[in-house]
Amino acid sequence: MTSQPNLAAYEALINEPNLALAMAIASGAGKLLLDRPDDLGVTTKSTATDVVTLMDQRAEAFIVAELGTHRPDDAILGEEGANKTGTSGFQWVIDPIDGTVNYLHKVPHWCVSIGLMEENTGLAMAGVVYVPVLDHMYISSRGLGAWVVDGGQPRELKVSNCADLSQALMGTGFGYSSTRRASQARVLQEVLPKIADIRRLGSCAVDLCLVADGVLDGYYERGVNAWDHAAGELIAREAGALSSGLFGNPIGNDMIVVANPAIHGDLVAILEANQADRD
Ligand code: LIP
Repeated sequence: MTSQPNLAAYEALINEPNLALAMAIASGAGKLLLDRPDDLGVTTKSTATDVVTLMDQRAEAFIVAELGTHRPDDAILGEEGANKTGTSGFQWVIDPIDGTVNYLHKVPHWCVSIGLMEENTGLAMAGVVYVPVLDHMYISSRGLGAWVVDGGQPRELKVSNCADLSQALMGTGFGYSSTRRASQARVLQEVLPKIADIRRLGSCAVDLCLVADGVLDGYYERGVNAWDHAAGELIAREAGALSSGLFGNPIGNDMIVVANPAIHGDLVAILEANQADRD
């Protein structure tokens, strides 16, 4: 029998003003993205496989305009070029489509990711990851837990209790350069025999939310950016995950490792033994 959700905690969360705003904006961006034109105007960025569509740009423009209206003094950093300084001490870190390749190929595993950071501490205040195709709205505010609204029904998020790395289902991802991918394949061949299985689903933000929901037992990736993990890493930590880089470093572009507390240390040890934070 499933336990009744703690709706008082949920109400406190969704009434937190920053989160409420981020949820409304993410929902609007999701509706915009679902109304996809035949011609997505695909171009490339860092390599021939690092694609971007006109919908990434339209969704970012929508999010930036909404934040400009409601939070004119806040800074904004976005994957598709948004870079606005602010005076409030708060910065919105946005990925209008995390999982762009999935969006292009109509694989459901893509999302709108909106995180709010304190500029002086670099700590996340609030995070929303919205998966429009599945209508999953993952939400968190610092100290208020993590929830998913799944088809309109709220459900509190808790990481898995898998305590044996050899039984763990692990998420990861790969970069866009062949040099980086060769290095990631080198690390994967060391990790794969030590876990139950790997899932490369194509969106850092959604992978982090699946760790928060106990669907994945952990996730690691080299090369993801702040806009990929700003929201999802808070959601995972508020659901009980541990989060770090390697060799005592915090999460960053070199490496992010997020997993349930029972296996996080073992996963870090394997990645450190194989110098997974360098090519
Ligand atoms: C994606 C990341 C994912 C990574 C992909 C890509 P994008 O971000 O979320 O973890 O494996 O290669 O970088 O480019 O879709 O915003």
